[in-house]
Amino acid sequence: MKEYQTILTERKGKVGLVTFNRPKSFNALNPVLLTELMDALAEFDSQVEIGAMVITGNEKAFAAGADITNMVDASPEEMRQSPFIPAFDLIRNIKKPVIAAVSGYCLGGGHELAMSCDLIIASESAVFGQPEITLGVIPGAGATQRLTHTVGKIIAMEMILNNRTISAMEALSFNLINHVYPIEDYLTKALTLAQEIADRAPLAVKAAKEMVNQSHEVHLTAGLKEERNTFYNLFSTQDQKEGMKAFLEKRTPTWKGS
Ligand code: DAK
Repeated sequence: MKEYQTILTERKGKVGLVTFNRPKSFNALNPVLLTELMDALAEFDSQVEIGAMVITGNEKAFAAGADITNMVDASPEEMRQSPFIPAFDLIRNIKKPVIAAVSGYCLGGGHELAMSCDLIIASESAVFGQPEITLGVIPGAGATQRLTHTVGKIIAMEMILNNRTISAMEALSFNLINHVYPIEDYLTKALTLAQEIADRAPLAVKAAKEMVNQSHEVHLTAGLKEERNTFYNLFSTQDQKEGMKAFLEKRTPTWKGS
């Protein structure tokens, strides 16, 4: 992998791990970090040996939002040119599952980044929030929509209108995250989950990710039609034959990704 300035990357078995590395600013997301993140995820997505990815920060902060120093004097046009939205669109378009492993502050654009991942594992110290209102703006990278779809209108309103932060256990009860673990375990648990998914039939995993994402984006009738077509198409893969034969022969399947 390449050398980056603001992130660290590592391969752990079949999992690509990206760690934000701006600890002095609580991993505030600046243009360099977002560009490097896009590059690293695209690289992992293209590697056949990798089946899933994990994005993480450190114990104190996943990311405390976009870097305010880069935005304070910006014009609307300059904000339109920012790599924020391309980065988020890229995560949506990454074919393999991406897990956010969150500890400490997960705020503003950091929270929106976590919500654009496919699964979220948190430590007990994680704090989720959308503090943009305190800066005189609103969320701009998905929270008014994704957060509201997930937690419902009244909780989203309180978080977005009045900077209500929520703890890891609250986030779990609001279906915002998958699991909460002690701080010493959350990253290992996220990597284990990623490895388990990476060991599954690769084409079916990608198809499943795409279909679940579409459920938030297209009308139900169109989504059901697309799901059925994708299901039928998987019967043209060797992995479908192998998976079903292995079940009947009471053995573990060997996936080919074809
Ligand atoms: N940006 C820049 N620096 C930050 C930062 C941030 N978001 N968060 C923390 N820091 C820096 C602090 O300035 C401080 O720097 P020094 O003074 O040491 O140089 C250092 O990190 C430590 O922070 P504190 O001294 O404040 O530490 P505390 O423990 O007291 O507080 C905190 C931690 C995370 C609660 C606090 O730092 C905080 O409230 N941070 C700001 C959180 C925030 O408002 N986040 C939302 C940012 S707005 C876009 C779409 C979306 C967005 C952008 C563009 N487009 C469509 C283009 C997203 C916008 C946002 O996320």
